[in-house]
Amino acid sequence: MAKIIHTADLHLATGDDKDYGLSVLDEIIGLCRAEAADFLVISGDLFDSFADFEALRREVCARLEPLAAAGCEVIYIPGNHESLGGQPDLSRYDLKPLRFQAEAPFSLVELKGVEFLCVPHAAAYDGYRDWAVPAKKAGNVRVALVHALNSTVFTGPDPEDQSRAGVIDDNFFARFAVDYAALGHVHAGRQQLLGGALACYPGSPRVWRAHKREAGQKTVRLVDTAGSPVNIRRLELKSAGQYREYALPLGPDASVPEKPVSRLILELEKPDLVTVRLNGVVDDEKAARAAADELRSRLSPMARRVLVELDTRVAADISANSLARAFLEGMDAVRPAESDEAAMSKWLLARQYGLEELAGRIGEAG
Ligand SMILES: [Mn+2]
Repeated sequence: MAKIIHTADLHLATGDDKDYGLSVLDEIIGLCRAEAADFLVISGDLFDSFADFEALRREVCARLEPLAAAGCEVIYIPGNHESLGGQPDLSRYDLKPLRFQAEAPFSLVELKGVEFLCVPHAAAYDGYRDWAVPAKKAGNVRVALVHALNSTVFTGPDPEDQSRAGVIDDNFFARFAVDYAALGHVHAGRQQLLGGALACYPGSPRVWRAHKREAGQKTVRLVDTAGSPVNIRRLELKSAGQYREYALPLGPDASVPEKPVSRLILELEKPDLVTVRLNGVVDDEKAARAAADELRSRLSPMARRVLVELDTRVAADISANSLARAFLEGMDAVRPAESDEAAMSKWLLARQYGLEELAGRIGEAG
């Protein structure tokens, strides 16, 4: 039996996110120690680009050195990002103490009764039926490291718009008698039985960018190879935070409703990346921008990064228009109590839609 911690898509990068990324790496190293893991498996995109790979690999090796010295083997294949922005021959790099398995199309590493079938990222894997992979030895467990898209485990399109990954067949895993498919590339966690293999995207252990696909709790997988299928468990990463997105209605006078702000504040944690979108029809673009800046300053101490975006239409002097004024007075007359949140959010939306409609008509009339 072996204990494996499986991660992928840490996307370490120089720049503003460097310390954040390294803090998540440190937490993963700490989990390997706490769980007395035999292996740390990194299924690609440890670095965000080839330049980041070049700039940070020595620091990463140094951080992993004590873990390796304590007996936890670190096995790592390149994903599509390790060569992004360059055309490097990654197989020439020695990343000791990591076992950097960059040799194409595959390499097989046998350690402590576990066979690691290491498949560095490729644009396509069509030729795998011709690969001379030795048969699995009796009593061994086989783990495949693959950075690719598998459309059974992840049914969506390639989550990346800029840099797509090769597609791997379901049959790959049965053909090579894989017990656990340690996948990388999809940033949301997913797992599925594929033939005899448990195939798993652990998800990115960090928030990579301000995008809905980055939402949710960040985790790594703890794999215990004793069972069939192997047993896996999620381990949460506290330093990773989450991606959170909110939409708030902005009043025509560029006022931000306090209730939903005070409620979202309760959800924020320091490592989070947060986007707040302010929408509505406003009188004055400057006032809207000032409201956005003020909200950003207020929320910034509570998260790693806060983005406040304006999704507003400007209807100059909308409040001065008699029809708009009558509408706003009418809305104020039926304004629900602040404490009735459900009614309040409906009311804010109704006011916003009404103003958008009016803004369109005022625009036509003008
Ligand atoms: Mn990737």
